Amino acid sequence: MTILLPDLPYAPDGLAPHISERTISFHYGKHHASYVRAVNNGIADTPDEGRALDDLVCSLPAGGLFNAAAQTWNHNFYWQSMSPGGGGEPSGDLAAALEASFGGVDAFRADFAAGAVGNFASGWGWLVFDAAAAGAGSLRIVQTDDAQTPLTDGLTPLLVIDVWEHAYYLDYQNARPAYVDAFVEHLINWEFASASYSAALNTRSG
Ligand code: MN3
Repeated sequence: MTILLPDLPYAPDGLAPHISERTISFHYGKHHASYVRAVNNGIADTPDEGRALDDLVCSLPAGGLFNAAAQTWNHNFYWQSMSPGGGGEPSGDLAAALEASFGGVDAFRADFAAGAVGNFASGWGWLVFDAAAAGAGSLRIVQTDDAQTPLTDGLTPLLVIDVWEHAYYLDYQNARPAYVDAFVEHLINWEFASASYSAALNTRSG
């Protein structure tokens, strides 16, 4: 089995004007694709060939192959975290959990944006579900550096924003806060986050 570069869930210009087709062409077509190639090159003719991507991420030792696998997984998740016509308001169980954990959706948006803007690294800003925590502690905002991912801490990602400069420099140059605001206000795919949350709740209760 080969690790595949998933199709984008929308047209390359589907996130414009917030993220341009030009950014997507480099970010998906060059950066993401090169991580996928690096994973496949690294596992070829080894015992890791044929293993699922999330298994690789959770078991590889620190190093270049882990970085390629985790960056592949993180980017797969990033594209799904956004949608054309995204933003707006979550509903159902996820909205209730955001209320319990952050005091409301507006407070979540503010905390999520502040975390992503404040991440000093080339890294990632996450909303995660911690199945081991109860009630108000179950949803958390987490920052990771480089290729690090909450998967390796047993947390369930619900949303992610890429804050490596390649994610926004062509469109926003150094203005990371403007990119983060656009993500939070116009791009978040709440249906995807809700589906991930529901699946995690079902896994816990099952
Ligand atoms: Mn990236």
